[in-house]
Amino acid sequence: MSRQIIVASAQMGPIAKTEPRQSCVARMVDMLREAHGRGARLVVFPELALTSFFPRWMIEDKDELEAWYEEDLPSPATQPLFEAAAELAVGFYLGYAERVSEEGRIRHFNTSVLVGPDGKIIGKYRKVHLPGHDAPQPGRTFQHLEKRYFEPGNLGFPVFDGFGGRVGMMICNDRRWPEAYRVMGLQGVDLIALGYNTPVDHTGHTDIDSLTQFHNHLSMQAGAYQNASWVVGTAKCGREEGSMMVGQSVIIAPSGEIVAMASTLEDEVITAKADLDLGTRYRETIFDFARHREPDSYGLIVERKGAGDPI
Ligand code: CDV
Repeated sequence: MSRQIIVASAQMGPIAKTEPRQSCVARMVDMLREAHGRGARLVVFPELALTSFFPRWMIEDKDELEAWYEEDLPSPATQPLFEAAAELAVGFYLGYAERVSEEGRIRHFNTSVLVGPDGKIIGKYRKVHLPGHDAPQPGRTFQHLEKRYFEPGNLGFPVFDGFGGRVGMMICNDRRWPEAYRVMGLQGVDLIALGYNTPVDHTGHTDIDSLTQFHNHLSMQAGAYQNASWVVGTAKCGREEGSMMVGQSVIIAPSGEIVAMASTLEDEVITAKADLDLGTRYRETIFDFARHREPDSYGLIVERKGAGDPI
């Protein structure tokens, strides 16, 4: 039986510091309706899609800081998105800042949820790879304080049954780490949904920063191909409170090929027909992990190298 679904990436342009969540949600509902009109069953929104990218600021006032996080979803502000999903029978991925009481204390995570076509949460993921710093860095126009405002995720890289296949999630910086894809590849993932906020000048080295767009796609295309999975990568982009962030949201096939790409730095919906069985062809041939991976040998190679025996 065919496992074809139309998927959408719903890129968002900048969100102002003062823009209320209700306004961001209204923008997302508009895009959900547009995607539905094109036949989409799954829509991927960006990382931290309900607010401006607040880790760029050093926020010392506790109440001011706590106001950037959500507790339970759906909240009153996000309810319209969940209702629209159920009405249209379109699922979505949503990134947000999570505050939770866990292990007897208040914890903060950079989180995403996967919501089914009935408007109910199927699964949750908490960002593992947190870039940046835990204290302000002198001389930077914009800080990147994710290590200050979030803990590393504690849910691993699970995959969830849904949309006719197995769906995994990543958040932004995770897409640069091969092991994030591989952990899901080993669970037979068919489609990875991910959102990102990537400042163009994130390293401070002009030669590296000039390759930001190339590295964005390189990471996702390699991850898709090497793990036989679709990848839907969605940006929040454009000049947000003075910080320029990359767009070029993409839908990538298990071949590693980009099959749809955004062309603006604004709210924009792109769609593609994703045949989830395309990954199966790669999993049964070049990336048949059971036949071709050699995990028992990987440690040996490191040992031999250490012993001065070049491979
Ligand atoms: N939000 C992110 O995780 N951004 C990082 C930047 C800072 C390198 C990224 O990997 O795109």
